[in-house]
Amino acid sequence: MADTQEIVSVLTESRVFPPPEQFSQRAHIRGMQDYQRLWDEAEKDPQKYWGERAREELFWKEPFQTVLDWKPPHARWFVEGKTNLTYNCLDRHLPRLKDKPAILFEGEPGDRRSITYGELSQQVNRLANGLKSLGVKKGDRVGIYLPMVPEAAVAMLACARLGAVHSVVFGGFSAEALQERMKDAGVKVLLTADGGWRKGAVVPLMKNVEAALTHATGIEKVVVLTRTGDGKLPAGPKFLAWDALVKGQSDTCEPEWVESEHPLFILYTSGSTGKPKGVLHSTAGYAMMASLTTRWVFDLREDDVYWCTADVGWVTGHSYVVYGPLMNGVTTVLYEGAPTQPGPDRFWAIIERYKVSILYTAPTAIRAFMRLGDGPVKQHDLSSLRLLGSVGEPINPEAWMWYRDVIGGGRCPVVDTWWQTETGAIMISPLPGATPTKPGSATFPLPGIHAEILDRDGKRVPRGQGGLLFVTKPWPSMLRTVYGDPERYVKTYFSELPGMYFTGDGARTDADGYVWLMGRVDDVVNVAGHRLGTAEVESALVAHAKVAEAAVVGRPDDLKGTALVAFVTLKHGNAPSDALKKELAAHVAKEIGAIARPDEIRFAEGLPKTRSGKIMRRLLRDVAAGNHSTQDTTTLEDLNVLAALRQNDE
Ligand code: 6R9
Repeated sequence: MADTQEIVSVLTESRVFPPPEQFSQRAHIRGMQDYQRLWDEAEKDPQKYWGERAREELFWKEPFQTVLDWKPPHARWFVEGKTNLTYNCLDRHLPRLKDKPAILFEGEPGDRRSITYGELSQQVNRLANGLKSLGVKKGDRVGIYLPMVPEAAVAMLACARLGAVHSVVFGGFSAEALQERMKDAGVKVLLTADGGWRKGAVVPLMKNVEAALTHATGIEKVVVLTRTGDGKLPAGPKFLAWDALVKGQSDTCEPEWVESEHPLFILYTSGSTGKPKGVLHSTAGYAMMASLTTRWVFDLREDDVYWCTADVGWVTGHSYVVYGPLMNGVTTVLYEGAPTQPGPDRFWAIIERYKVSILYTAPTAIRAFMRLGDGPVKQHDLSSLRLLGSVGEPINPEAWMWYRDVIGGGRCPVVDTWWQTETGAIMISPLPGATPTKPGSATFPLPGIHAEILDRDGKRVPRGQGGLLFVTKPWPSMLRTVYGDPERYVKTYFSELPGMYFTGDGARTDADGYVWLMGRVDDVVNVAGHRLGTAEVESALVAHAKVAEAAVVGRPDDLKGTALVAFVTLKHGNAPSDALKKELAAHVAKEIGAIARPDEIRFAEGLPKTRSGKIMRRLLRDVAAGNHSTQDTTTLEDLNVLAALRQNDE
């Protein structure tokens, strides 16, 4: 949720930055007339438009005949076609790009590797053959729990080569979170590492895996990469060294030609209930849009050195660290560690060292750098940059301006890209050679994307007013289902207005039709660009022996965008204390991961509830933010509870 001040500043934002003339002249999409032409084409004949894009973007082993089969809310795209995503990322660029760096890697301790397209292809094929030797076949699920090292990309590509479905779990997630996801996905083989480097310390991935394996997961084999330790494996027949698995494997492996709709990956994301959803994406539609949007939105050219700072554990890492850039044959930078390790200038040193031309990062990082001042930036030559991107949460105009002026030297267009795990690819964004930008606005939907702001009855809200963001027509990279729970797919995404995809975000347009995202309208919060369900944190808290009830809400935070505030009532016989606050915070970190640790815990005698017993989170949001509630309290069961919560505030 944006705070009031921010909304005011966004509403009065009037600065407009047209694309720099020189940038436009060379861009893939030049000027708003180009954008409008594509938009009109897509509008006139969507099937023709998307069909052409799919033929241009991908190599097809067998062509498709049907562009779209839409039985709301289920879509099948490019139906009869067959392709392979790894072939599209690697083989089709060989031999031309054989010696070109595909990945430039830098580990947190400073180790570096440059991996060419030729080498990457060999590594992928060897691992694919290794996985085959473990019995992995088309359709099997493979878990990936790795640090941001090149092997994470190799693992994803090896799965896609075999038609195996990968499910990456962010390395910052706990043993419990890992176990839950692996079990839900029915993972057969898990690819992991002994550890990874973060803030000068080791993230104990292997320890977490071992803890996860003490519960039922169904995992048959665990393949362990040596990254931080001495290569010693845990005892038992389940564990296998990565090196041993790939050693002696052939570096050719025939790609499995899969149907367009063959599942590509499952990625867990937070929703408004306690259980994370396994968002399932299929192959061709996803691949086509990842490829197309990377080229259009970042205006890619082959000599670009492109750096998206996301972790592969998030969807941004899937679409814009691995698949999008590799399909386009550019060089993608991978950095393992924390942005300020060992010093506040690490990002800028990386940009200077590799002559990064495109940087794609998150507002929370930009705000953190802003706090550190311009000094660390000025120590480095950032003149290689030509384009800047932002993703993950609304970017406040102040951070946008700092990004543009200080990082981009005032010459680089800024693209604020709105999308979600579920959308697979960027949906609303400027096209840098075409769209005049406004600080804080994601501007317009891409051609063919029907992102619309509606009220609860499905009526379009007038310009200047807020409403709910829907996507009213299917698009190729839309999620296909919630893995193992098809009803939840319909209920979560297509029930607000039948047949139309509900994003969970609020938005408005301004007088010029620009889209401004206003944050989540459900019980999902965005903490430092990480998406969390408040219900997940609540269920972690109530799992603690001393907790009776918990309600978790977001509070606006200058740095993280949103901070987590937990209201907790204790079971009889337990007294509130600072030590208990610490214990509860640590408990949440253990259950979910450090990203879910509440920023503030408040003990309460009771929580405000409706007569039907629902916790009134919107009231708690006001209390957490220190606002005097103007909200309707007529259904509040016990007004004294609210008064007591407020008192605790003082
Ligand atoms: C790609 C990604 C999705 C949620 C989304 C929205 C927020 C993402 C944004 C943005 C405003 C942007 N979000 N990009 N809000 N402006 N440019 O982040 O996916 O982790 O699934 O999060 O993030 O609230 O609904 P995911």
